Amino acid sequence: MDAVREVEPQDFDRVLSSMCTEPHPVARDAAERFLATNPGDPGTYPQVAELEREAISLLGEVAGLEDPAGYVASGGTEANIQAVRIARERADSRTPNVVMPESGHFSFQKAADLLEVELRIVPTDDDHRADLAAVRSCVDSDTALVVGVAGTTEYGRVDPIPELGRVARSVDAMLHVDAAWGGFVLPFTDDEWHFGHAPVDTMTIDPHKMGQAAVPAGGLLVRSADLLDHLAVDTPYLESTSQATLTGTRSGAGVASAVAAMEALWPDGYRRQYVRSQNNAEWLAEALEKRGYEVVDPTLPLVAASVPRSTFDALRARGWRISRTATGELRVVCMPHVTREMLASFIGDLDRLEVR
Ligand code: 0PR
Repeated sequence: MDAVREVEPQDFDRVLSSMCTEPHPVARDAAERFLATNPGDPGTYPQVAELEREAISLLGEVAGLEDPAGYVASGGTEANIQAVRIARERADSRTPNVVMPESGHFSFQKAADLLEVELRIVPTDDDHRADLAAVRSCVDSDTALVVGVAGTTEYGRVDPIPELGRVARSVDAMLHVDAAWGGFVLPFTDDEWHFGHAPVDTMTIDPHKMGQAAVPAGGLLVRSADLLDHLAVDTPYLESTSQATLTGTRSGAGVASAVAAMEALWPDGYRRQYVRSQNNAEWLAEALEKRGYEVVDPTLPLVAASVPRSTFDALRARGWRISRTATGELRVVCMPHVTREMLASFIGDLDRLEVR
């Protein structure tokens, strides 16, 4: 039997739902070369440990952080959990809470469950961004963390990060920015989202999404290295003395491919990709609007539109990998593998369905 050889992995030519993409060729190559290394054991695998320092330094450049610290995580979920953990450990309260807009990713629900903190979810405004008044009235002296999202999963919106920072500071809470998806497009927009714009304490920024690295490569950045001490546990039988990551053994593939992708693409390659993706999103939004669908203006390369359930199902039956928002809108993420030709073919299928 040759079970794996007989199966083709998903090819990307109809994938419009994913926040992952084809890794850049140099990232693919780097992942393969470092497949058998474990950055969780830097005493044994010093080369990949050195690459991880390079990854954090590059991520710091992308995110406006001068003296960066952090590590390459398994993904946005782990980075978000660890950010909540840092805030919980730092807080004085015995009943700490985390305040987050409803647009926050479900990984914070996992964090709240695991860490036994209360998750307070506040509404978003008419433009799907955190409602500042609601956040203000929700924080109190037990608030350990305020979460802002820079590129939301459903609508690609950026919360008012500097204002959220002020609210967090007013109750001596930390500010976490979830830029898991947005982090590699926001450097090329006017949004205020990073460490240089606001009192951001921790950030999630994932090379394996818009960063074009291989999975698994997430990023956790912290404003100062001492924040990682809240995560560190002693590691008695390793040559290194402590470990701040949530996972133990980790893939060196993710670390190496993140460095390779960022060295190849930061900043010009990512800028070109952002422009291409954003133009595609605007093209798709206009095409859908022309056909009478209600479209959420794509401020980042992510399009949401009200398409009837039956149409959505018919498109899926034609092989399109599309997803829906919590309120049922069609959602298309214009990742690097999504080309204008793909979108034109998608709209072509939509038109064929409509004439029937
Ligand atoms: N934060 C934000 C803003 C996200 O959008 C996501 C993932 C995460 C954190 C969690 O990241 P990891 O999945 O790396 O742990 N958002 C996508 C989602 O949940 C993840 C995804 C990725 C889904 C690829 C499908 C897919 O093919 O929709």
